[in-house]
Amino acid sequence: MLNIVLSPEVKQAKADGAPIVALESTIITHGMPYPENLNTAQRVEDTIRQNGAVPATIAVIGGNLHVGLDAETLSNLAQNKDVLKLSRADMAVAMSQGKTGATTVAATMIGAHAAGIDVFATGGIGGVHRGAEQSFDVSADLYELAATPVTVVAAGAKAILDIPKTLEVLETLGVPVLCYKTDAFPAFWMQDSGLPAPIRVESAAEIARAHIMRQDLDLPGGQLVGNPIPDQAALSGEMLMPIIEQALKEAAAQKIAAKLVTPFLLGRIVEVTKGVSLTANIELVLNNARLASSIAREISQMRQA
Ligand code: PSU
Ligand code: MN
Repeated sequence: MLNIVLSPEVKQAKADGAPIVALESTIITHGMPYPENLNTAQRVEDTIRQNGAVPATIAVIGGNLHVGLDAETLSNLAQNKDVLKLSRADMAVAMSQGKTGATTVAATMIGAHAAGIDVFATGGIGGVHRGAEQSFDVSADLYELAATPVTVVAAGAKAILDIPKTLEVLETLGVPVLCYKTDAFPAFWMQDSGLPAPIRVESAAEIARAHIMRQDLDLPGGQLVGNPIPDQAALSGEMLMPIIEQALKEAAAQKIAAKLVTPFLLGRIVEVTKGVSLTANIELVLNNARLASSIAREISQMRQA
């Protein structure tokens, strides 16, 4: 019943053992406004190609798991306002019903693993929300990192989340958090969350070796790579923190809950910063695509050696 539709370039790369980098689609449908979402998705794919790997954007289209999207499908997803946001809980149901939906980090990891892809680049992961002690809102992304052997490159976690609790849960779940060339866990638009890097790494090869070692040990989960936003693109906490607080208050007042929380907060922050946060978001995703390409190249070389 499972039908995985590979794009021609992904099919070829798999046949050659060439490096592939998975990309999520929720960042396109629920993470950024049109047309910047489409433009960014295309730039991220091109960046991966320029860095010697093949991009595989993942989504559920008419019930099929698509790994690598053609230009028309990407453009339709970017403009369609009522695409489902699929995570571990609802992905298989939506597929069995023939539906179309974007994949979150969790669902993209499932799709990547099903297609035999080791590395995935995104912006930020879901985490433990502020006030989780009341709401119990903890993203399924964290549990997926504990379960599915994919290395996910992100710019850390946003301050819309409770970052200390997010790191505690990752540690409890046994997810290695490898911070690239930094002693600080990055906070998406900011290079430093104020929390120490659980593990510091200096190279893509080091990350690739750890990925392979986990598989050799038969450990089920993946790795989270924290790659800080480039210096020139980073935003200041002074500017951002009041805006984040405002967005959180609005979400509480409007009783936004469950899977609507993250898209609501992301959308409000882009509106209130008049797109300044979006520009930073785009730069950090491109930066993650470059590092993920290097990691995928290293893994593919190590496997062929
Ligand atoms: N964080 C971001 N940008 C995003 C998301 C998170 O900075 O686009 C998206 C990702 O798809 C992530 C999802 O997997 O939101 C998490 O949603 P939730 O918090 O509902 O688990
Ligand atoms: Mn949630």
